[in-house]
Amino acid sequence: MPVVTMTEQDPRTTSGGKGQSFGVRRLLAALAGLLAAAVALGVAELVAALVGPASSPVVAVGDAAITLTPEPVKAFAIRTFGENDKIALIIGTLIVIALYALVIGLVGLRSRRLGVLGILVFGLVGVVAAVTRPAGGILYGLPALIGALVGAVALLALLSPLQTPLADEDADPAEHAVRSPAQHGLAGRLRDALGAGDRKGAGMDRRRFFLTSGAAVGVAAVAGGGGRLLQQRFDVAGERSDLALPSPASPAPALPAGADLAPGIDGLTPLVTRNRDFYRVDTAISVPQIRPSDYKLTLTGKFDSPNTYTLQDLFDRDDIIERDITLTCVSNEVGGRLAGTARWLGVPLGAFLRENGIGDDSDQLVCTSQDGMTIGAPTRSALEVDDAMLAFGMNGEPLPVEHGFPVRMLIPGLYGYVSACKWLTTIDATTFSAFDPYWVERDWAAQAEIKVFSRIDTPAPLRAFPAGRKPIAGVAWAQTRGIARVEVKVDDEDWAEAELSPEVDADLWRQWVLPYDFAAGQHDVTVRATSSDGETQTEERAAPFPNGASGWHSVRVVVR
Ligand SMILES: Nc1nc2c(c(=O)[nH]1)N[C@H]1C(S)=C(S)[C@@H](COP(=O)(O)O)O[C@H]1N2
Ligand SMILES: [Mo]
Repeated sequence: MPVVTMTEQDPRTTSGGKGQSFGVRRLLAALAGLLAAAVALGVAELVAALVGPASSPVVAVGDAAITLTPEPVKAFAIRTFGENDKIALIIGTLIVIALYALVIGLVGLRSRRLGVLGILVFGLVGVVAAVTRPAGGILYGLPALIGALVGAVALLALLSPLQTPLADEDADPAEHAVRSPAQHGLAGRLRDALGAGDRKGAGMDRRRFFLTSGAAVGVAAVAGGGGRLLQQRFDVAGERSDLALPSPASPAPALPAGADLAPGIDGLTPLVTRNRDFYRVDTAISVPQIRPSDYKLTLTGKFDSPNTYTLQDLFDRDDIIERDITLTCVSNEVGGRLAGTARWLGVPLGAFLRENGIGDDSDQLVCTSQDGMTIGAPTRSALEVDDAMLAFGMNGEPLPVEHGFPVRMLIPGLYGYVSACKWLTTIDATTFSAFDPYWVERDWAAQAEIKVFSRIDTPAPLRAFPAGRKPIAGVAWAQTRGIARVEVKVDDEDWAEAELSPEVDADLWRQWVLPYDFAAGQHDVTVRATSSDGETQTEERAAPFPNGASGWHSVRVVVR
């Protein structure tokens, strides 16, 4: 009996046959790429937990993707995924990474050097995305850098068992002939790979490959999971709930009895939106986490005597106001739900700006958030619109973290993208000609007042209901002006005036209701509103881009 050495001839681990296992080897190489990427991402999460909030390269790459995505694609994402747009983006980012990793594995099989280069390029993308984040710094490159280096080591370790030198490159072709058809198929190959079927692999040490894979999965899971857990130490939820809000010098006017029509009408939007139901629109994949004790509001630009404020400075003021205000997004479509009403608490903006000696030569306030968003508001509106404020309270609580904790701006009558900067850290008194903020750079209008709007909440479209009397109801708004009238039209009948909820404040939307006797069949129900200064909502349809949607909302209802 001939003496054989383990590595060369032991059929359990290595054997010849180029063709038969080429597919298996490629499959495993692709898997190696995937696992190496998982290790890189996992390690990056762990390092991110040490470096700082939102330094995770996945988040940074996702953020960069948002910044670079053309407006129509972004609009499509908001339309399609709504408030899940960020989850969709993260999943999309992970899919792209996975595909890239599969290719890296295959490339690495041919040339380890190219494979390693591929991982390093992948790391470089992460480094660039992270260090160019507004909240980042040079340290923010560390997670991606270290992740990529460890990922490259993992790739080499995983590829090496797939490239065990062959004792006999030209295996006996007769071996192919004796293989059963199943062994040629995917199942056979998988069985091959797992070492269960044909004992003849091809220049690979499967056992070592799977042991290394197991280790890679372990490292990825422990580092990634541990990293995510450790990153929770950046959360400010605890500090937020410990915070006691000041009481207003000027409380919100009491709501008259019966102010909210929603309790009596199924499907009607409540007058005040609960915080957890409040729509959310922003570009932040990971929500900025600002500790109240670290918070600073800085004023720059055309101020005579600008101060810097802590949160306590703002809380300690004696002119705090509380107001009910409806906030709306410019991306809201006809009939859309990107609007909400809350009771806000904060510092009156006009008084605050004057106190700091705002210059007459400023016509734009550029607000910057902790995550680098810039939002430009007309200085005149900030000074003159009643109830414009630096808000820190929402419905009796500190602002929820997603809604701008600890401080955001609000200017009634202007869409959120030109007024409502969340996680506000800097106000720069400047001019429209000197600076284009984020959305304006993307061709949205530099100034945009909220258009008169009305929406049918009930009956819902195409959900059949029995004939008879049923309320048609919804909401309408025209902030700073108020709603004077809402009219409803069924099919080609005349416009009929709806009953309105009591007028509380011009900045607050109004609910409207019209009981109607529905006959069986299909009907088109249309609504239009008129503001208190006499502007009736235009029928002319416009898309949200560039300064807000217009047109009458209409639904087709089905009556049995
Ligand atoms: N920092 C920051 N502030 C922001 C935004 C953003 O992306 N980042 N989006 C604006 C837009 S487009 C709107 S409509 C409102 C939405 O506020 P909400 O999420 O509290 O409803 O916030 C505004 N403030
Ligand atoms: Mo918006």
